[in-house]
Amino acid sequence: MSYTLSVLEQLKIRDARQTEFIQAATEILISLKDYVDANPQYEAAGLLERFVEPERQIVFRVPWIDDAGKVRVNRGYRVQYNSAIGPYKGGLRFHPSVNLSIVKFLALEQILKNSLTGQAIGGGKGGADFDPMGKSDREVMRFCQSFINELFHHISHMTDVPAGDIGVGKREIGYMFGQYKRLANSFEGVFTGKGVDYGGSLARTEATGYGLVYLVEEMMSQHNQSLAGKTVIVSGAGNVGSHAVEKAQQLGANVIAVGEFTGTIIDKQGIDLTVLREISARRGNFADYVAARPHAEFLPGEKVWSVPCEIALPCATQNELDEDDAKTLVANGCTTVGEGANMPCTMEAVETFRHHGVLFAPGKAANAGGVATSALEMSQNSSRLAWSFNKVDDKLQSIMINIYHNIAAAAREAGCPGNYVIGANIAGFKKVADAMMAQGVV
Ligand code: 2IT
Repeated sequence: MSYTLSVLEQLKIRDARQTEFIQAATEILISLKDYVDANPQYEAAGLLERFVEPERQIVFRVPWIDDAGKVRVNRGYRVQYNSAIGPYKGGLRFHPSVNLSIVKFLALEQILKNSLTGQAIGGGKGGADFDPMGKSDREVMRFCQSFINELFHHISHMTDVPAGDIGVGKREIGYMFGQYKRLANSFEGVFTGKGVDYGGSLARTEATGYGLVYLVEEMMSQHNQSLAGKTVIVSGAGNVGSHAVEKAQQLGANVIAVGEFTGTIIDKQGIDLTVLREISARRGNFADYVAARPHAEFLPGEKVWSVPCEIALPCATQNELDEDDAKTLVANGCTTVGEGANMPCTMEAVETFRHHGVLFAPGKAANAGGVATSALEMSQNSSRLAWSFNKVDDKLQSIMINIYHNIAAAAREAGCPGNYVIGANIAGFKKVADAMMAQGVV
C-alpha cells in the first residue's frame, strides 16, 4: 500500500470516532497521495505521521456562574497542531456542537489554509461547547474570563494567537483580551479580531466574506466569466455570509436568497442587507425580513440550496451541503461554488460538483481572507501602526488573487487542471512539509 494511504489507514483506526477529523484528513491525504509518494524523502523522515499528529492538544474545565447563581461547567479546547512556519494561529468556536473531532478537523484545515496565505502563521484552533445564544452579556463575560484563566498558560503573541469563529465575535474577543491582559500584565497582540480602538485591524470583520468573493471573481475571470449579473445564493447570515453578500452585490451580482438554520429568505429583487443586519443585530427571527420587504418570501426550516442560482456560497458550517443538495444545485444550473465556511460541502457533494464541471473553490483557499487579515493585524500590532481600510483591503485582494493562482498552478502541476481541492492541499502542504524537513525530527 502507498505510504500516504497507510498513514490514513492508521489514523482511521486510531481516531475512529472523530468523524469530522477523519473526513478532513481523508480529503487531504487522498489529495496529497501522488505528490507525497513521488517524494520519498518525506516517508524516510516519517513526515506524514508527524504532520497528522497535533503538536499539542489541550482540553480543560471551564467553570462559571450563571445569572441565577448556578454553577455551570463547559469543556474548553485548544489544538496546537503545527508551528513549522509560524506561531499557532486560528479561531475559537463557541457552539454546543464543539468537541475534539471538530476542533481537530478545523485545526488541520487551518494549517494548510494559513500556509496558502503566504504569511508566517502555523495552524491551531480551539473553542468550547458553550452556547452564547440566549446568554446575557455578563454570563458571556464570566465564561470568557474563566476560559482565559486556563488558556492564558498556553498562548502568547509569539506562541499561539487565537481569533474568532462561530459564536466568537468582537464582544467575546474583547472579554478574552481583557482577561489575558490582566493576567499577563502586558498589552500584546495575543488575539486578532480585536476592536479597532485597542489594536484591531480595519477590514478584519469584512475580510472572510470579501476575500471569498475576491477569490471567486478571480477564478471566474480565469474562465472568462464574472460575478456581474449572476444570480447568487448564500447560506449563513453571520459575519462571513453577510459580507459575502455585500461584496457580491458591489461586484454587480444579484443575491436572491440567504439561508440560515431557521429557514431561507428569497428576495428576487436582491437581498436588502440593511434589513438583514438589523435582524441579526437584535438576534431576531429571519421571518421578520418579510415584514420589511413584503414581496420577499420566508421558507421556514428550508435549506437555501433548492433556490435556482448560478453561484452558491456556503458560509454557515461544516457539512451543510450534501450530495442531494449538490445534485439539486447542478440540475438548477449552478456552475460555481465557493466555500466561505470550513468544510461546508460533504465529500460526496464535492465529487458531484467535480463530475459536472462546476468551478469549485475549497474553503481552505476561498475563506483564507479572514486569517490572512488576522496576520496583517499581527503585523500592525508588532510595528505599533494602524493601516487604513483601503490599505488592508488592497492587501487582502492581492493575497486572494495570489492564492487562486498558486492553487491553480499546483493543480496543473499535479496533472489535474481546475481541481482546486488537490491544488489547495498540495500548495498548502508543500511549504509546511519543507519547513518540517528543514527543522529535523521535532
Ligand atoms: O476559520 C478561520 O480561518 C477563522 N476562524 C479565522 C482565524 C483567524 O485566526 O483569524
